[in-house]
Amino acid sequence: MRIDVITLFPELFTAITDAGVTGRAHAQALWSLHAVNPRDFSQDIHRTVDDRPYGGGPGMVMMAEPLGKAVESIKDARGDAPVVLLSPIGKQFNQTLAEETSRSAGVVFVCGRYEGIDQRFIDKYVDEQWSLGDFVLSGGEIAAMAMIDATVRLLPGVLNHSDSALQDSFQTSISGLLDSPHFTRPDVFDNIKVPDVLLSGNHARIARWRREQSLLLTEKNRPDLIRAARARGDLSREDEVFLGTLV
Ligand code: 4FV
Repeated sequence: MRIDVITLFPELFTAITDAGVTGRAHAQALWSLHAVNPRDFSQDIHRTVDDRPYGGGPGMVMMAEPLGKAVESIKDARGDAPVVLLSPIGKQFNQTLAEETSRSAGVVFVCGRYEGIDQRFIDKYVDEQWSLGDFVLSGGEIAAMAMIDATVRLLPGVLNHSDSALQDSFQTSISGLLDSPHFTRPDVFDNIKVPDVLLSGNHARIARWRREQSLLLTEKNRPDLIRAARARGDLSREDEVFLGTLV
């Protein structure tokens, strides 16, 4: 998968290319990141990429031209690809979007800075706007990195224990419920023992316990996900009987 990012701070992306699971996968060329700095496409000797907002108001706005040239240079290099602007007004990013993107050929992320971007660039070049959440960042880079991380870890061969992504919270494989609690050695910590079922070796009982913990946690913290799972028909009779015990 090829990911392109348009950013004034390409160096920030070493956080996902040089470390952890995404870094190892990058070294194995399971995905590639290409960063383009719009400053390299600005017309003036000061390499200006922003200016004061027409109509007045605080802050600066990113200029359309350097960004437009950056997008065109990427499309010349890799052919067409969806251009995604990171913005609080965008579609809420989630696990389903990460799964869809992990099955695609990749995207071009546009990372804004300042107050925002000239609307004429957005209207001409941007296919979608995605949001990390209802809060305002000082730039789109951190949002892009979070979305790239969530996507790349789903690529085949990235997670060594191939099963592990399937157990994650929100994964469709566990009906989009929250993940069950995890335990490891020692079996007693702070005088608290690991639940016996996890030491039983009885995989059916362990799977049932984990399912019930997921249902419990999701009902308590994200009842909306329980309703969504029920609507998708992802809850078994056993699940409903268990949930029934919760009233
Ligand atoms: C953001 C978000 C976000 C808005 C203006 C960058 C900032 C500045 N991006 N999810 N929330 N972007 O706050 O994606 O240019």
